[in-house]
Amino acid sequence: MKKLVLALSLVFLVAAAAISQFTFYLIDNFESGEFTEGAKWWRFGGLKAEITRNISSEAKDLIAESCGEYSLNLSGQTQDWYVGGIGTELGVDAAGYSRFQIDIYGNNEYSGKLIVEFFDDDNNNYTIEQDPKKNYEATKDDKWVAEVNIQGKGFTRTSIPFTAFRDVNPGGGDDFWNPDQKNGSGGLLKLQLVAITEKQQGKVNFKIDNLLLTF
Ligand SMILES: [Ca+2]
Ligand SMILES: [Ca+2]
Ligand SMILES: [Ca+2]
Ligand SMILES: [Ca+2]
Repeated sequence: MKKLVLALSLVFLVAAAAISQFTFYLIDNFESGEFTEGAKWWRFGGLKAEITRNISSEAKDLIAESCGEYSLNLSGQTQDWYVGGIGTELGVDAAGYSRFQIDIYGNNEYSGKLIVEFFDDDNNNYTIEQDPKKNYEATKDDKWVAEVNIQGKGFTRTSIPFTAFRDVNPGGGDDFWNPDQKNGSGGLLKLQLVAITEKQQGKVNFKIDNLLLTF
């Protein structure tokens, strides 16, 4: 009997692992409790990034529960809309996914926007070529952009279908959403998040969590 139970739990474990492997790809949930610039993430502009402990005394809903113990706080100010951002290398075949999901904890005082940028490799070299003379425009690969409004206090889950992303460098790359690793392509190579203020001069201060690719 013991053996049977063990065998069945093994089957269950393997099945669960297989399902979770195919239902989402976790980019980060910050549960390591660390944000070391230059390791997994890089940072640019005036955006400050720091790991923060989620407030345990706050009323919890399912989304807040799923954010666990830590999230990433992003803050900064600007005179001209753009605050700065963070980015990470993905290097994933995203053909099996159809959406990007993120949980954002806003601020009642100042809102703003989060620009989500994806880059897919079109010249099959696992690298995103960018021109430093042209504001780091992607020259050989596609750059895809969608915007999320930062809402008020509490975690809000946003799920953006890949079809809502638009190609912002026509002629750079092949202008097709093809984040697969077929024919030597590196697939979906990079994600950047850029913070924009609600007014031209202002601040942002929000938390992000549970960044993932899903169906
Ligand atoms: Ca978390
Ligand atoms: Ca490339
Ligand atoms: Ca393009
Ligand atoms: Ca492409």
